[in-house]
This record gives sequence, C-alpha cells and structure tokens, in this order.
Amino acid sequence: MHKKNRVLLLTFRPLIGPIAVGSALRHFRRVEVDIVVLSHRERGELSIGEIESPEIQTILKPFLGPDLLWVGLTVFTSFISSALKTSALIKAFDPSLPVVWGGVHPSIYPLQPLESPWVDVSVVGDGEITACELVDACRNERELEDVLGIAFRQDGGVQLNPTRQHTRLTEMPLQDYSLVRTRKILFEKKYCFKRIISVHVANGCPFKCSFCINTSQKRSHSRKDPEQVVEQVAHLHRQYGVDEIDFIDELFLVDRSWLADFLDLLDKRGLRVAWRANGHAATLADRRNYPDDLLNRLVCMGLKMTTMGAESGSIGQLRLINKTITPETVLTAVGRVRDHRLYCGLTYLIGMPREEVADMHQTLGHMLDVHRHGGGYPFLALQEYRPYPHNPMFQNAVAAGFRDPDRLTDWQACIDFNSGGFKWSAMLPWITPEKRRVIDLAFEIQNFCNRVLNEKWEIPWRPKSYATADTVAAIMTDPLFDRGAHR
Ligand code: B12
Ligand code: SF4
Repeated sequence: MHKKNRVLLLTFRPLIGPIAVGSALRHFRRVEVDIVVLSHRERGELSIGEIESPEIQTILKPFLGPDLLWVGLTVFTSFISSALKTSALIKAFDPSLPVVWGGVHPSIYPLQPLESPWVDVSVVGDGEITACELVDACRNERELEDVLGIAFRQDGGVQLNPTRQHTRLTEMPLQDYSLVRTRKILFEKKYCFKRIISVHVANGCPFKCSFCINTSQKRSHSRKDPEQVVEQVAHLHRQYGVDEIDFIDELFLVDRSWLADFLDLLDKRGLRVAWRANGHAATLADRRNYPDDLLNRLVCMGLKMTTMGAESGSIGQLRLINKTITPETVLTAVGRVRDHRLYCGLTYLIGMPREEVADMHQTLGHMLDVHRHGGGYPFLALQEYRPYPHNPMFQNAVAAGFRDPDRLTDWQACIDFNSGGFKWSAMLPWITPEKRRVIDLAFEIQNFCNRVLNEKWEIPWRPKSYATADTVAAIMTDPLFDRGAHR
C-alpha cells in the first residue's frame, strides 16, 4: 500500500496563498506538496475566465494518485464554478480523498462550500497551521473537532469550529516557490518587465477603510522581519534570477523604521533587485515624516513603482469610507512620486451605495487631474465596488437593498467574467441606468489616462481604441452631470 504523504494544492491563478500553505506543510509536517495552477495560461493564454472540465482534467491527471492525503483549492468567489468542476473530478477519481476549500470565498462564507457534496472541509482565514492540522487529522492524530478555523460535515449536519488566530508571519518558513509545478504562471509578464514575481510579507493593514476586505476580516497588521524578507529576496534572486519583485501586501511602504532596516540589509548584502510596492497617499504626501531623503534612498535601492488608493475624488465619499485622505493629499503624493521619477499606480473605487452621480463626476475629474499632475504617467486602476460582509460599508449596501447570495449556486449564477467578475448591475440595486452610464464613462477616462503606459508596457488587456481628448472634454461637460454640480 502507498504511504500517503502528499498534499495537492490547486489554484486558478493566485499563487501566494497556496505557496504560504504549501511552504508551511513542507516545513512543519514534511509532506510532499504540489501546487498546480488550473489556468488557460498554461497553454499560453492570458485569460482569467472560466476553465472547463476537460481542460481541468488534462492538467490535473498527472498529479492525482494514491499517495495523496488531501487536495486543497484556493477559491475566489469568481472561481466557484471552476472550483466545483474541479472538486467533482477529484471525487470521481477517488470519492474518499478529502477535498478542502480555502481562500477568500470560504473565509467570508464558511458554510457555503459544504453545500456541495464534493467539498469536505472549508477553511476560514489564514491556512498555514490549519493545513498542517488537517494532515494530522488524515493521519488519525487529531480530530476535526479540534482543528480551529474550519467547517466540516458531521452527523448529517455541518459544524463550524471556533476561529483561528491570525498566522504569526515571523514564525513561518521561507516561501518555497519551487513547489509550483505549472511554471508558466510563476512569473507574471507584467508591464514592461519580463520576470516579475509576487512576494507577500505582511498581513492586514493598519488603516480601517470602511469598504475593505481587510476591515471585514479584522486582519491586524503584522509582517515578517526585514531579515526574513531580504533572505526571501536573495533566495528568489539566486534561484530564478528575477528581474523584479512585486511586494503585493497592502502597505509595504508605510512603516519607516521597518523600511530603514530592510534597506540597510539589502545594501549590506549587495542585493540589487528592482521592486514595486504599495504605499498610502497620506504617508507619501507627508514631506515632514516621509522626507525626500527616504524617497531617494528607496529609489536608489531599486524601488520602481508604488501604488496607492485614491478611491474617490469626492471629499464626502472619502470621509464616508474612512480613507484619512483628501483628493489634494493624493495630488501631493503623486507630485512627489513623479519628482522622484517613480512610476505611480492609483486605485479608484466607484459604485458605492451612498455615492451620487455628483460624487462620481468628481472622481472622473480627479482621475484627469492626477493624469495631468503626473505628466501622463500615473497608471489608474478603477474597480467597481463589491460588498464584503462585516465591514461598515456593507451595512450601507444592505440598507440600499443589497442581498448577498446565501447559497453557493446563487453566487455561481452571478459570475460574469465579461463584466469584471460579476453581474454588478443586477446585484447592486442602487446602480441606476444613469449611474451605470457614468461608471462606463469612468472606464473610458481610465483608459484614456492609461494610454501611454498601456502601449509602452504592452498591457495584454489594453483597449483596442481610446477616447480622444475631445471625447473626454465632452464627457466632462455631459448634461448628465448638470444636476450633480460639484458640492
Ligand atoms: C495579490 C492579489 C492578487 C494578485 C495575485 C498575485 C499572485 N501571483 O498570487 C492578482 C493581481 C493576480 C490578483 C488577481 C485577481 N484578484 Co486579487 N487580490 C490580491 C490580494 C491583494 C492579496 C492576496 C494574497 O495573495 N494574499 C496573501 C495570501 C498569503 O493570503 P490569502 O490569499 O488570503 O491566503 C491565505 C488564506 O486565504 C488561506 N488559503 C488560501 N488558499 C488556501 C487553500 C487551502 C487549501 C487552505 C487550507 C487555505 C488557503 O491560507 C493563506 C495563508 O494564510 C487580495 C486582497 C486581500 N487582502 O486578500 C486580492 C483579492 C483576493 N483579489 C480579488 C479579486 C476579485 C481578484 C480578481 C478576480 C480581480 C479581477 N476581476 O480580475 C483577479 C483574479 C484573477 C485570477 N485569475 O486569479 C478579491 C477576491 C474577492 C472574492 N470575493 O473572491 C480580493 C479579496 C480583492 C478585493 N478586495 O476585492 N489578485
Ligand atoms: S483600502 Fe487599503 S488602506 Fe484602506 S484598509 Fe484596505 S488595504 Fe488598508
């Protein structure tokens, strides 16, 4: 009989969660781990759409075997259908092989995965230690009742165990990227750089924006020590010769004393790697507490780009979302970033429950202001608001008529990869046809502002055509906005 000593982790592209879980499993339980990406990318296409069973089967087959302890899936809401198809295929291979769902969707809605007969365990929140304890359970060394942060089926019903504390990142091993078996996806061809790899060094965020998933998940801010991060960078540099590292955690650039230690260590080890990281406009605009010397040093030590949340051009909305910035703060931060010859990304959010057409109009105007102020170089990323339970904005969404689907199949019916993941207009009752039109115009403005970088960086999803300056001027003087004159 085969000794069961392997865990298969499947994902539909996000890699960092599975790498964190897989590295912990290797380190703490010494099991074999295969991380496999079920994506069209594996045949060379950059698509985030649905993946069908025959294709899943082809990618999956070589990795299924009698030595598996359990199979885990990382599930974002938009991948529920793909995750269900995959789980069904695993159960068809071996009905007794436990299927575990972790990641964002099970963390927000822990009981929903168990509506499917193909899912055995749903993992809530951080998964490193939970995954290890699931290995213990498969080896009959622990009862599922004793594994914190899971939901599972029992006695014809479903049991939800108490929540697990957040992972102490300083106690976690180096992230082992070699566990990823489907390599084409390891490096993102992102922007103009060729071999760019995502690295995650911190959980949560010190800010408390009312719409944010970090606020929902009450993830307190914690991060690895600078020594650990520099070791990770050195390792990736050695092993893969990466061109650039993308620090994906929420606010890499905020803690000055941590950053100073990090830069000293990079310097001491002579590591010359390009990198990008997220910042916060409130910090980057603050010349006194975030002096030019520090920005200069960051640039000298390889920082190429920083992204920050602008969210809205309306002061009222910024207050409502508890963003601790004004539109002016963002312009100041953009100016400083521009002066230091850094690329700058700005994220915007549109379509929140108490956002009027006038607020949206101000956001459109702010995007154009940022574009001009940054000399045409800021890269804008506009997203439509999506409600997450357990944060203050969610209450507003519910008050405005939002009902989050309470069954997995209902979520499935909302998925639409052609409109950013979901059928937003149908789901968010406050998005009137008029607001829908403004949101579409906002995307036109975004594309207009991104034109230079879209082409320079050969962004794969860049639009085929762009609005002209005249069209943009016409948009901004559209009678649609008359009623919503700036407040
Ligand atoms: C980085 C990131 C990305 C990167 C991923 C880069 C990479 N190479 O992995 C990119 C840019 C690719 C990306 C894309 C998208 N993203 Co994204 N992304 C994030 C972000 C900022 C961090 C995720 C991350 O890696 N965290 C670090 C890891 C360690 O944490 P984690 O993923 O939560 O994993 C832990 C647990 O969840 C658990 N776990 C995870 N998987 C598993 C599996 C098992 C078996 C177990 C036991 C446990 C477990 O254990 C892990 C360790 O503790 C989050 C926001 C956030 N703060 O979560 C959004 C977020 C996850 N993304 C989101 C979305 C919507 C998307 C897109 C669909 C957007 C779009 N429309 O294109 C695409 C998906 C495309 C695709 N095919 O994947 C949403 C998900 C919403 C939802 N309800 O599912 C989030 C929450 C953003 C948001 N606020 O809306 N994303
Ligand atoms: S939106 Fe950004 S700054 Fe605000 S809580 Fe979320 S991650 Fe933090």
